[in-house]
Amino acid sequence: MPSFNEALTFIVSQGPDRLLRILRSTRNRDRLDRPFLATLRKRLAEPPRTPGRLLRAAPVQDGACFDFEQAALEIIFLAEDMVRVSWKPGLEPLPYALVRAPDFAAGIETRPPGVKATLQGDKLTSPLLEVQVAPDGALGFWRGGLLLHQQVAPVFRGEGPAAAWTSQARLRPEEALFGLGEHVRSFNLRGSTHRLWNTDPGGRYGPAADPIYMPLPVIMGLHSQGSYLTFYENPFPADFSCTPADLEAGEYQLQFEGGMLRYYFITGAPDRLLERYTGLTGRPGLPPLWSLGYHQSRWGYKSAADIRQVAAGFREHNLPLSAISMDIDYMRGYRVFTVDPERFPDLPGLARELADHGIHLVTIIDPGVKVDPSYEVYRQGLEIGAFCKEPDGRLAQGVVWPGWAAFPDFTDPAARDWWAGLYQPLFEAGISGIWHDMNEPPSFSAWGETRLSLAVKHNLEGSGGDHHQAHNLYGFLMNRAGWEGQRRLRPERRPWLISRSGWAGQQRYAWNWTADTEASWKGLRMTLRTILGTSLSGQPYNGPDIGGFSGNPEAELYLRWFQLATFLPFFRTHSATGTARREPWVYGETYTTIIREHLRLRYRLLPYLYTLAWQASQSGAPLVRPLFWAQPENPALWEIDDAFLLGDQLLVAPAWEPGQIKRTVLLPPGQWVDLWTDTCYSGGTEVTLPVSLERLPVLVRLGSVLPLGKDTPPEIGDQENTTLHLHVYPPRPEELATEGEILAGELFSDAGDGYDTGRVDRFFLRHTAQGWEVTRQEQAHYPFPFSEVRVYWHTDISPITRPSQDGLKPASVPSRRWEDLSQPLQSD
Ligand code: MIG
Repeated sequence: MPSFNEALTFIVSQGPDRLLRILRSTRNRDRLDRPFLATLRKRLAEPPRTPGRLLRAAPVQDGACFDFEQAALEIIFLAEDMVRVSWKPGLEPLPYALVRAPDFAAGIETRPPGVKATLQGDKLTSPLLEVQVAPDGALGFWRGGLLLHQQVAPVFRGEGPAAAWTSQARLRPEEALFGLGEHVRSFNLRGSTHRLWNTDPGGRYGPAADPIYMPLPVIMGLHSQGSYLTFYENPFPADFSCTPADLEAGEYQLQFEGGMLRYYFITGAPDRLLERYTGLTGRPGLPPLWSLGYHQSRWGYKSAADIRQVAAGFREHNLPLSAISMDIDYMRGYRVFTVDPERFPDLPGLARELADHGIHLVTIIDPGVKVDPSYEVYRQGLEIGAFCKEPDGRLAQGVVWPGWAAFPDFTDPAARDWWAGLYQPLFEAGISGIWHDMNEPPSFSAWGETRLSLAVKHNLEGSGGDHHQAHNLYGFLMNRAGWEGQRRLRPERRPWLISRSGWAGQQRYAWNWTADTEASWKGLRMTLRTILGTSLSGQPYNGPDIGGFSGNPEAELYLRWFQLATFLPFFRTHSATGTARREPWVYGETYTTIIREHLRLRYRLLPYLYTLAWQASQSGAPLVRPLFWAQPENPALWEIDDAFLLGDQLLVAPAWEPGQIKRTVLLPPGQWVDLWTDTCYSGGTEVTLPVSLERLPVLVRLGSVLPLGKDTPPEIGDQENTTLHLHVYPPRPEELATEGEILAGELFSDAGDGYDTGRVDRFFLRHTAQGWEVTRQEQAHYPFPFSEVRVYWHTDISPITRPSQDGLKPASVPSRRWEDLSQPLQSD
């Protein structure tokens, strides 16, 4: 609930005309909602029904079916470590989330042909996983004789297709739960409640907000017997509750407001879980390389002149930049797919001009289409019947930035197809990427939730349904349309799309950002927890508005946010309209210099980040990982949400408080070396690390070869003459069992966009009587893009070095400290 003041600010900012519209729209929403909610509430208030007693079990292909007195259960093995559980009655989910839907017989990518599932009494087993079905419908999932997960008999309310299920699990006392997509309240879900309902919290949110834009029905569980992941394939709104208050100790409940109860249960270590989950729901393709650079944005860059000035500012201050986002200000009266002719008279010219400086343009697109009979997009949409309708067939309208707006029904294949084509003029004008906002979707409301009526109709691939069922899918399917448009209209380039909302499978189409966080230290702190949670829910690309969206961060807060985001996939400053300007130089010295060094560091890290992006495209592993990723069996690491791993090799421990000069962190096993000073710390212990204004603690895992590039955007300068800088951190020799070789790093390279093949270089470290040597093994379908390789030995620990024999240039400087690297790298 907004406070009175917030409400007042909102009213004043909206103006009297819009306010009237909002009042009318909200009243209309309530009118449509009333009968719908009455039925829904009545159904959800019914006493819960249990499946009853198990009557019979019968094997089916790859699984078994179980008939209960009041319900039917089907369990299918999709792989030896993955089963699909379906409880009926209830509406079957449309297979939107699945990458290869719905014909499992045709084979999920990771499914071995024909999993041997054996039904014996009430036990269904594969070689890896055993599902035990109790006479009352409780399910036990066992692996290697250990009980991994226990579902209490689920309950349901309502009849037939209107049935709505509640899943209930029993948890181990030490068990930790993660995931559920984007939320802020907690990292570990134990003890908290979350609603799965895509919601715009409205311009500003803090650590108590729930829900926000992109909840995802994915839960990862970790306990002393192992780990598992459950994906609930059900887009209906749901309430998750894991508090001791109203439950038996140790239980969680997930109450869906509709749909059959279908979930996928996967076992394995976290990396394996995400590999399986993304094998099922898809992996992101490689992003274009530029998108991993720095982006500048602001709600309030109002004209081409504004944007030119921003770009010029970056050059003037010698700050590298890869992209500028154009917020809703560029449109003609907030009409999507239009460009204001006065303020942006020559968008193609602007795009070309910026491209000469290596800067890409990204434009925002909202789903709401202004109701205006003289506006082409609106006319077309009406003509082909692409918009959502009210139950009586009238156009469903909401109020967003353009005023009255119609909402494309992205659950309609024809509407998606039409929408996909609308991006053409933007691409023709030279726009490189698209930013999808407002796709939960909200509709400004005078009271209650900011949303359309639940009774609004949707096509749902021809099966028909309402907004209650389709709402959580809306942003996801808008992204699908946008992504398909990019593929179709610009087949030679990779799509790049960032979206505020989405659903399971989202990672196939779009990145995600945390959006309207408050510009406060608490806002900064919650950013990482949110990103770790979405990472574990299958969405590997995420990042914040640096500095927070609403409010004006003081210099130190902005700097800390900037430093954190240097190590996050999405690296963008953005702020709300009416805030103070926030280009990275506005805070003056000493901040500009520190920011410049972080920008350069980010560009140097590109080969490493791009390799992580490639790994994500192969295995679904998120770029940003919680510390427990390195040692999931260590419960002491589970709760840590104030530090993170970037890939395997880097550990980042951000600063969260003003004036911070040190912080502690419990390190995962291994030896960890300070990136800046080469100080070595032993893992498995809590260490205290120095924090300065200039630098966050960043550690490199010993046993790494860290590939670094040049400190400017890849588009800039002399491509033929680039140097690859390999920073070698040999492990302690005594930690190598024998004279063995270790794989210490990977490097993926390709053209940075398009669909030609790439190459992988793998770096091995070997300890011989003469010392360390690094060798390279290549898998090459693309020429080595570097003209020179320099090797830097970080050998405080192992000072003996020897040049390698495979063409890597020997290190001319045997050991070089990080400090020296803030100088131009050319000088030896
Ligand atoms: O109602 O386009 O989260 O990044 O600047 C606000 C204006 C709509 C919300 C996004 C924000 C963007 C803003 N948008």
